[in-house]
Amino acid sequence: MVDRIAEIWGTRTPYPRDGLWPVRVDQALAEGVTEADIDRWVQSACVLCSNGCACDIAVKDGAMVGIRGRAGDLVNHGRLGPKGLFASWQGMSHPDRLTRPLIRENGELVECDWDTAMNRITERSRELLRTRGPLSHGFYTSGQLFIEEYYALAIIGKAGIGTPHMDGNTRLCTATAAAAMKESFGADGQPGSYTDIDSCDAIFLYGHNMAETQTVLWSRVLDRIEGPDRPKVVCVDPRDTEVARHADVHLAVRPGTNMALMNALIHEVLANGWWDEEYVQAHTTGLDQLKATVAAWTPEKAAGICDVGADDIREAARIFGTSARVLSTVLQGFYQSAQATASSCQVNNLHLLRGLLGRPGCGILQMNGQPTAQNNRECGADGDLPGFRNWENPNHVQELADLWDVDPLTIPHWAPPTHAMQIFRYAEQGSIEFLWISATNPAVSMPDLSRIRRILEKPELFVVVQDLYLTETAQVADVVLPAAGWGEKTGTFTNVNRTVHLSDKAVDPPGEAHTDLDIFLDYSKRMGFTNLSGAPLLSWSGPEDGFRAWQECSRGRPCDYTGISYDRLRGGSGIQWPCNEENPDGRERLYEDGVFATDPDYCESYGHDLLTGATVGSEAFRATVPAGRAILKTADYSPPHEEPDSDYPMRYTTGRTAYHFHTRTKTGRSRPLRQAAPSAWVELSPNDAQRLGIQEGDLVRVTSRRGKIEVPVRISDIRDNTVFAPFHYGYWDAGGSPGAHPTAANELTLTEWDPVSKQPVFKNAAVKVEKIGDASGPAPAPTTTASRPVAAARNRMRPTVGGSDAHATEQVDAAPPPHFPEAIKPGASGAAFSGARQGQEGRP
Ligand SMILES: Nc1nc2c(c(=O)[nH]1)N[C@H]1C(S)=C(S)[C@@H](COP(=O)(O)OP(=O)(O)OC[C@H]3O[C@@H](n4cnc5c(=O)[nH]c(N)nc54)[C@H](O)[C@@H]3O)O[C@H]1N2
Ligand SMILES: Nc1nc2c(c(=O)[nH]1)N[C@H]1C(S)=C(S)[C@@H](COP(=O)(O)OP(=O)(O)OC[C@H]3O[C@@H](n4cnc5c(=O)[nH]c(N)nc54)[C@H](O)[C@@H]3O)O[C@H]1N2
Ligand code: SF4
Ligand SMILES: [Mo]
Repeated sequence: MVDRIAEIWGTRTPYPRDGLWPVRVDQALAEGVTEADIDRWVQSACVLCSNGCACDIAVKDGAMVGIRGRAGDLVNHGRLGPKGLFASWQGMSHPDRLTRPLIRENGELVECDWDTAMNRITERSRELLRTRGPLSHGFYTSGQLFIEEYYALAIIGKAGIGTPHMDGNTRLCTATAAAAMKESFGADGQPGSYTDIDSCDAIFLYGHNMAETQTVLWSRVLDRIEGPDRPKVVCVDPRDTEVARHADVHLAVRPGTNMALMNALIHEVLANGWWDEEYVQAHTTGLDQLKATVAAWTPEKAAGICDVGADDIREAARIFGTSARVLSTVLQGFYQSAQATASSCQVNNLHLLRGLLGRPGCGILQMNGQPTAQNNRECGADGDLPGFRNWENPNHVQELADLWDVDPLTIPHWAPPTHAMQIFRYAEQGSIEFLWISATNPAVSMPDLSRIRRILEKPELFVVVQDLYLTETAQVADVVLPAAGWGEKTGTFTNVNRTVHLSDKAVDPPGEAHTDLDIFLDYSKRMGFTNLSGAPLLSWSGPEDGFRAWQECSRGRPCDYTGISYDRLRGGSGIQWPCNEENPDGRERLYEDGVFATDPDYCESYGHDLLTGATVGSEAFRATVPAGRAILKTADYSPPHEEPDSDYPMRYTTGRTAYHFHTRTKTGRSRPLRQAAPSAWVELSPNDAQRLGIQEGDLVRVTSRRGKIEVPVRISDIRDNTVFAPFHYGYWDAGGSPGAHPTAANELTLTEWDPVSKQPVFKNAAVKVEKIGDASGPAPAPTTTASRPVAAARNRMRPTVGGSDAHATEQVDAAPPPHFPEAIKPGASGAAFSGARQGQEGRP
């Protein structure tokens, strides 16, 4: 038995470079349940982060009673992290689940049957379409549904209604990942693969606390770190995270200054001749402009802006410039900070300059966060066109019109799709009067919450919420639809590694809950949406029909699913897209040949100016970008818009802890996870605490121009003059409203977004901190993570609560099981690597 709350990453299984990451099967079963009691194991993958760990769900007497990792899957080799082990099934089995639809009557939500709820929706929808047209409708979805569900929603929105106002919380999450890859490579799609961890000599983590947010991927890194040929680690993060603690260089930048640092790193790589001229000449465009932009960015200049040591910047650049194989990962410390897309593109540029792409150990992971964010981007329920098609390319629009048998003019493409923040703005101004929210909780997760609450509560706005629970958002809806969730429905989804998994239905949903797919199909049918031949627009009988339809849509596009089927996904490992005739077993890496997706007839976007967000347009793109070349996009540094001043002297940033997922609807309902991080806190540095007369655990008020939170202080190893708040703590378990002591980090954040990706800026704002009460004990923050107390306090405190109401086990296996994918068997990976190395000869 292992305590997987205290031991987040489990036991080490070290391995050498180019070796096989050993198999270790992690399992958790409900208290009192043994393996002999299990009726069946049902194949799935975890939906509590973008890592996409393959698993089997334990079913007993029609209920989920546990989980185990799938040994033979290329993603996790059997491992699961704390959220997967405990929250996945416990979070779904809670008595709080919604079991019947609710409608608002005289101000109160009351239970009703499905006909009543759906009629209320379709009546309003029809009335608005008749009187106000399609632009009255907005859809705000998720990064947590399945491919089939997003694709249905995309067709309804684009071909049934014809509204450009569709987006998802993917805008808050990985819009920048998509944008950075479109700008640099011409289309979304990760160039790298998780196996790059096995082969790299250095790994750079840019604003990515992988240790807490992709715990299984971090186990893989830790196992390399503890094995022979340890890779160098460079961490860019203002906090002393677990990643920083293992780093050779920790660049604890001032929040909001990533771009200055990136320009200096590129400056150094160019100045020291650490770049591959041959590769750059053959496969990229834009070098001259990049050189000109970074010319002034010496390490000293960046050091002053970022408040890090110039020598540390030099050392980081040296590691990047001189390691044979480098893997980079980028996440919210870049995507949600100032100049998000520009900074993330500079990571791509570093790799392009050295030709470190498409070879083992040389990946870029512009990470995703949510389990199925990738699919929302692929299917276009986020407003983009399905199959990474380009809304500015009339041929792409025509392809979709042919596929759906609709008039191309129905499909909105006269302007860019409306991004989430603009959808809420239209709702605020009154032009959107119908907002359908599925699988997301904006009343906690969007910035500037008092404004978001005001919008959602507007009487003229008709709000539909489709969720598992009565969330803060559902509480203000006009209609609440009870959804079936993970383990209660069948469908597919794709992780950040481009690996597609099937999740089979294991148990029945509670009460009258329906799957999201059934709800969307039902709406389409009731609305009578038809194609040009007069047939129903959506006539799928279930998810597998939806998958087949999606395969056709993906044919010939970068995310080609035509070689994948439910049958192929059952029993074995997940499969990486593209999977088609050319790549029958899927493809491990993209751009091995240095040919990028920038052919103007093929690309997903013609790109933007990184500083202003202005679109480049077809003509300029065709004139300036040779087809197939990657683009070295660049911009100068510009400071964050809200900087500290005398009223609000400190920088505020927000993020996550290992034990909770977002607004805690699942993790808050899993006892071990809830106990590990029971309530909100903020982190301050020892110097700041001393200056403000604050002790560990004291209650403080943190105020910005938009609002306040009142929470206890953890004195941690965060950089000075910086305040960090976890954003998990809304109000569903605290009476439903902010009350006397608000805790949601987004009370303080601002209404601002990146000009290119339109991703909101959650990671920097100006705040002031004042003490309002004495400590009654240490802050309720975990002691095993970035929030651990500073050294002096550590041994005086209780450790993060271990123990659980489920028992976890780990089983290490020396030999891979029989169905282990060929690609990741030791021989295969070694062979692939030596082949690639030969191809590399002649490079500097
Ligand atoms: N346990 C857990 N895991 C999760 C999730 C979860 O809620 N809980 N959510 C999933 C999702 S959807 C996502 S998107 C990912 C997010 O995963 P991450 O991006 O790793 O998580 P965050 O904590 O949001 O931010 C990462 C780091 O950015 C740092 N940071 C803040 N400001 C800046 C800055 O200006 N520059 C730099 N360089 N760094 C900065 C923070 O200190 C923080 O440690 O996690 C996924 N996995
Ligand atoms: N300050 C700050 N704010 C942030 C961030 C940050 O770092 N700092 N990060 C941002 C990021 S990256 C993200 S991804 C967002 C996340 O923000 P949200 O999307 O609001 O967070 P969740 O709590 O995951 O909400 C998902 C909802 O979907 C429901 N759900 C789960 N599965 C299903 C299903 O199968 N069907 C249906 N219908 N419902 C389902 C859950 O019960 C839950 O209510 O927050 C963003 N907000
Ligand atoms: S790393 Fe992510 S996908 Fe894997 S078990 Fe943990 S939460 Fe689930
Ligand atoms: Mo996210």
